[in-house]
Amino acid sequence: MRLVVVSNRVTIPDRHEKAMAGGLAVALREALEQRGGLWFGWSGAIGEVSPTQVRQVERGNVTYAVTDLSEAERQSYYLGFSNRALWPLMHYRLGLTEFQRGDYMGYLGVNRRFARALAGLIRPDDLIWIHDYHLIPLAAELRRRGISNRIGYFHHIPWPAAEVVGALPFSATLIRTMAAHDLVGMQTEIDARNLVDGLISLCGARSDGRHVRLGGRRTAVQSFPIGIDVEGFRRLAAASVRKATTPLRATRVSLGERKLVISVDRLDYSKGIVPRLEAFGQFLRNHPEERGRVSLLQVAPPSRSDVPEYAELDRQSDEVAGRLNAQLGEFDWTPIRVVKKAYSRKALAGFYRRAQVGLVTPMRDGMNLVAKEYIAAQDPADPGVLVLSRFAGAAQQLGEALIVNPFDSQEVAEAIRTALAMPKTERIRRFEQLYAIISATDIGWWTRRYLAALAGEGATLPTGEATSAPRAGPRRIAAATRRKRDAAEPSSLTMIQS
Ligand code: ADQ
Repeated sequence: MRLVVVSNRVTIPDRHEKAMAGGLAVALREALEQRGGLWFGWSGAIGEVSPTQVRQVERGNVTYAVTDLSEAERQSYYLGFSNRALWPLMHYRLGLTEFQRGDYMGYLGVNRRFARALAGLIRPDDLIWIHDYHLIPLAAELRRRGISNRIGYFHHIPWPAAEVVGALPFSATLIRTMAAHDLVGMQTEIDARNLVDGLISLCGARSDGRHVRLGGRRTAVQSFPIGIDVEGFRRLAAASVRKATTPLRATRVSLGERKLVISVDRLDYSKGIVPRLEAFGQFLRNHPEERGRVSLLQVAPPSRSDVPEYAELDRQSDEVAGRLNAQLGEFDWTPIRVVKKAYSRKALAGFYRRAQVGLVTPMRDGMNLVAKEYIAAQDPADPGVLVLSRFAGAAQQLGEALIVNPFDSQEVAEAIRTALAMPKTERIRRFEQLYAIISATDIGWWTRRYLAALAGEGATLPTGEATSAPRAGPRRIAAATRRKRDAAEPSSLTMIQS
């Protein structure tokens, strides 16, 4: 069975690209290479497009089929409906949700155009796997064109309660198209339940809990918490200690013996960057003895700068960091550093390993891969502590982190303090449990499990299975972490949906 992956953005790999480790894009590429297949989506370019214009590039047994968007399509489908309506809505930010009928029409139009182009490329027994909120109605459009293949969808971001979804005009029409899939994957059981409830209350679907029946179709809805390449990341982090990257060396020089708290996010309001900076300031005010002894490094490369809310966030984070540094800093100590650059995987792994605390406090997040990367990068003999928002999907799996409510700056401030003061035995105990979970549910597990379920290989598992992982004992982890292998340099993760 050939695999067909569809995502908003498609990056065609360089012909001479070395084998890479890590990342969702890489995992999908591997799945495609195993079965042979097709990856379809937007090239990332803007052009004067005719509706069926598709460029095809062969790389081994995988065909990359891409189409450009017109400027009008980019405005309505991508910046408008996807990023100014669906993104804030799905992250429970109704106040930021901007609905324009023209944008919605553009969104439907691009999905229709993609379906028309893709339908001509599909073979009868292909498995089709669609990714993310840009492409919700694509399967329904494919069905209208007579495509009867098995079609799956994975939603990378949260799916909110029906009351929230219902605020979107035309929400019932839009979300009923979810029933055109054979399998819908969500990050958490909460998201899966929210979707089923929404289909029942907004669209009149019937459900037995694991399946939804609507319009004569039966759709399985399940959680598949996404993972990372744990082993690849662990090796990178270990190598970063043996052979420090330039940014890590510079961090050592500038921090000296000081402790480090690290946060890494795309500059996005869902990530809670500004409240986090305020909470760090609160921590320093609550515990003046910590001043001069610890700094926060916030790595936050800008994204979607064409959307006004993102430009505003950029300004706000500069302002808050500047104010706190002016109020609390000393001539020889800067409490908060905000850097707006993308770093290599290797440099990031080095930063995580150097940091005593990983501060991951999104206001909402589908999963949050940074939380898992931070765990994977720790030194098992002297690990740091993860402080994690209860509103990140990752919190459903990573209960041994210090779980906080990001809306409560005092709670976050005290968790930072607890993390910094935690005795080594407790840090090791928590780390071992967290590491066991992320390695048992890594990116390979996720891809295999989703594809098995999509192929109908007896794999509609009870939903509970997705969050409980086999526990690896400390000895197994120690053995795994002792193994010496070459540390390959993975390229940075190409987020397929951003
Ligand atoms: P994102 O919102 O992009 O993903 P996240 O899961 O944290 O969020 O992934 C971000 C990735 O980009 C991480 O791998 C991180 O290391 C990398 N990154 C961030 N800043 C970087 C920098 N400065 N330099 C280099 N790399 C950087 C969406 C959803 C998430 C979900 C993922 C996957 O919003 O909830 O976990 O998809 O499904």
